[in-house]
Amino acid sequence: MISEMAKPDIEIKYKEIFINNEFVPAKSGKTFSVINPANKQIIAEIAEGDKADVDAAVAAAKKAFARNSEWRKMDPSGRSKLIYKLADLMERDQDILATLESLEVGKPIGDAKQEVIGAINALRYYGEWCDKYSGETFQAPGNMVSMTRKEPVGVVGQIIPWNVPVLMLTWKWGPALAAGCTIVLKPAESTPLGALHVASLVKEAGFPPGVINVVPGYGHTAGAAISSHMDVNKVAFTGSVGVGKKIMEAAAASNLKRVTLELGGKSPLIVCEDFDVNTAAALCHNFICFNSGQICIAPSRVFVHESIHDAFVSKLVDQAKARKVGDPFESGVQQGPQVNEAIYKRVLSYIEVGKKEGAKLEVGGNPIGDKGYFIEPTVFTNVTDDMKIAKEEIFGPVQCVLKFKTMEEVIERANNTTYGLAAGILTNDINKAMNFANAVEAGSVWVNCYMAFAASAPFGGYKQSGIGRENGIYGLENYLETKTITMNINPVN
Ligand code: TXE
Repeated sequence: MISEMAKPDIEIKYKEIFINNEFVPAKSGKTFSVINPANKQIIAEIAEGDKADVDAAVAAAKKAFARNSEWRKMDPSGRSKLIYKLADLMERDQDILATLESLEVGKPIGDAKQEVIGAINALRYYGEWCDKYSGETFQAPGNMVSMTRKEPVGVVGQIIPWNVPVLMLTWKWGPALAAGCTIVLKPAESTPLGALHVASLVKEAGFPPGVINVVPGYGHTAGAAISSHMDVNKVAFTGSVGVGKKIMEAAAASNLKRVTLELGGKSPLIVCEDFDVNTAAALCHNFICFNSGQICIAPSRVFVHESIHDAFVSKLVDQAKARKVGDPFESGVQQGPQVNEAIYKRVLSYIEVGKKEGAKLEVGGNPIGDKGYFIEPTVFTNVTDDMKIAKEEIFGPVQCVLKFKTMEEVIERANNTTYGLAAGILTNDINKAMNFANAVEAGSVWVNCYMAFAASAPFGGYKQSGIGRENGIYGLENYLETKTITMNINPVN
């Protein structure tokens, strides 16, 4: 049961819009409430940015990007230093950031700490890239020589979600800053606190005014203003497929800004008969319930070989029953609430759909108490490919277990989805592993592990899971234009 929530001792210092290295109120004077999902209480009232504030932020970013500005004239090594300095300040404030993250998202404090460390590492990774990319030279006809130069794309808009907000922020800022772009970021309306704290560090790190701007606000106002802005040269988005499509439409209808999207998933994880059932069940359980199931790469379709299905399900049910759900600040808690009421209701409605569709509810399926947005770890079996719960992203601690007989069949079924973000296979047979890895239509494939990341390895989706890749040089290229310069060299003598 959920007891009285522990109250972390933290003052929310930054509640306004960050433009030109200053915190300012919304031009409309409006604010919105950030709610603690663990107890439904208001954590803070935050300035509600909308189109007018986005216009001001974009103007600041445009000025900071102007030819001959301090930022444009800065050596790559100078950009590098600033990125490292920001990472150092985040490290200094890592406990504050983790506490804010845990408060506003509802994730266990230990998970929040890990996320903040990952976010700092991602930023540092791109600090190293500032002077490591280059153009090429080409043979051209006659006395001509052609060469390419990599240039920053300009002012970039970044719209991020609420599930891993600090990590998403550095995944977006790192490559943009390494490329020399200037930034207008909109955090999700449920989770602006971490982003605003990092914004306060931007000034302390010494970034010139206007290089990084943060506008908290709603998607249909502030977010839409970014994606349709004529002076934003690129938009990077992580969130739902529906909003990703709207962003692409807005980009096309305005100035054809470049678009990268990281959207949802319905990722298959294949459990083969040669793999240890206990280990498989623990892995599947942990990764579907991690962050209360609110992870785009969650293994939400587990295909289990029929010969081990029943043993696997029994272990999975044991794991679900043993999971400690509760106060994110209490030690030993593995799962907090869903992030907000809308997501909570959405997950519960999918559970109802699953029951109506005829899937077998093995365990869970209920809300826990009514103090916060807590949901029991849930396992459905007898799930078939045509069910809504097997096709749509639930984004909650709800495992759908499907049976399979042959590798050929399971590859076909794994690919029978509009998504293509991630996939995994648990097997001791290298042929099965590599055949699956080659055949599955997904941007990331994990073999005998899951959700493992390297800052240098690309991440992104096939099909409707997105466009483009983040991390590594792939992530950097999204923020660069390629210019070809061709020169006529006059022969001497
Ligand atoms: O997402 P939204 P929601 C999926 C997941 C979840 C579902 C709904 O399945 O259940 O989406 O979540 C901004 N123009 N993912 O409604 O609305 C919004 O303010 C511009 C997967 O919270 O996509 C926020 O900053 N921006 C995902 C961001 O989009 C707009 C993570 C994400 O919110 C906008 C989150 C608009 N018209 C949800 N409307 C992942 N890939 O990890 C909203 N936004």
